[in-house]
Amino acid sequence: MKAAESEVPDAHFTVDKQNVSLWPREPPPKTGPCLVLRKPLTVRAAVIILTLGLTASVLLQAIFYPWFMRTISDVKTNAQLLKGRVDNISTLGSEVKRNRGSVEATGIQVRMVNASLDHMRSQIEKLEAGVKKADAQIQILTRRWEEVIDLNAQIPALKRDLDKASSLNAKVRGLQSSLENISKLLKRQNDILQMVSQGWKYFKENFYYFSRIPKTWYSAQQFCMSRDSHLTSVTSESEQEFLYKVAGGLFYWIGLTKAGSEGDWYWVDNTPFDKDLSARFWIPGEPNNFGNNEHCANIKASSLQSWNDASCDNKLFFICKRPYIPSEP
Ligand SMILES: [Ca+2]
Repeated sequence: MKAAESEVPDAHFTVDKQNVSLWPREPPPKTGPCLVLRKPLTVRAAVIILTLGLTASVLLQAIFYPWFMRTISDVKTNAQLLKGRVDNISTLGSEVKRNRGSVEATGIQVRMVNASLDHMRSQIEKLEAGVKKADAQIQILTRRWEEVIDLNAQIPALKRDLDKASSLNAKVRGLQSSLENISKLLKRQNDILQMVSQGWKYFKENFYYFSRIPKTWYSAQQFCMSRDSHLTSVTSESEQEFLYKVAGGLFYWIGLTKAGSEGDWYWVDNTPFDKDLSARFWIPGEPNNFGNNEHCANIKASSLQSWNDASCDNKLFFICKRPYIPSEP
C-alpha cells in the first residue's frame, strides 16, 4: 500500500492572474508573450480563409454562371422539344384512334378476302379434280379413237368380206328359194299322188273323177258334191280333148244343163258358159232336145265334137271336177 501511494504524483495548483492551472508533479513552464500573440493569428487565418472562400465562390459563380444559364436554356429547349414530341405523340394517338376503325374495317376485309381465297382454293381444287377426270376421259377417248383408226384400216377388208358375204347371201337366198320351190313341187306331187291314189286324174290344175257306176244327172251331181266337186265344166279345147280321150267312147254326164225346158245352157259349177266355144263341141245336129226332154248334156263320142243333150233321168257314168288347191303346209 505504501508503494502504490508512493507512485501517485502529487497534485500542484497555481493561480496566474486570470488562469488557474492544475498539473501533476511540476508546475507548467512559463509561456510569456507567445500566448498573447496566438489569438490574433487565429482570427487572421479565419478571415483569410473566409476571404479565400468568398473569392473562390465569386470565381466559381463567374465561371459556372454562363454554363448554368446555358444548361437552363438547354433544359428549356429540351422541355419544349419534349412538349412538341408529347404533342406529336398525342396527335399520333388520335390518329391511331382514327386509324383503329380503318384497321378493324381492313381486318374485316382481310378476313373476307381470306374467305374468298379459301373459296377460290376449293374451286381450284375442284377444277383440278375436273381437269384430272377430263384428262382420264381424254385418254380413254384417245384409246378408242386409236381403236376406231384400227377398225377404219380394216374397213376395206371387211368390205370385201361383206361383198363376199352379200354374194353368198344372194346365192343362199337363191338356193333357199329353189328349195322352197322344190318343197312346193314335192308337196304338190304328194297332193296329186294322194288324189290319184283315190281314183282322180290330174289335168292342168284340176282333178277329174271318172265314175264306174251310172247315175242320173242329179244323183251324179250329188255324188260329186259329196266329194267337194261338181259335174265337170269344159272351158277349153284342150280340156275337151282330155275328157273325150279318157272317156274312150263311153257316155259320161258333164255339168251342163238348162234352166228349165226352154232355158239357156249353164255350167253347174257356175263357170260362165261360152256359147261360141261350146258350139264346137256338140255332135253335129245336137243339141236336138229330142222329145222335148233333153235338158242335160253328156260326152257321147271319142272326138272333139262329142256332146249330146239327153234326158236328165238317164243313168250314165259321170265326170266330177275339182280344182287343185294346195293344202296348207
Ligand atoms: Ca240329143
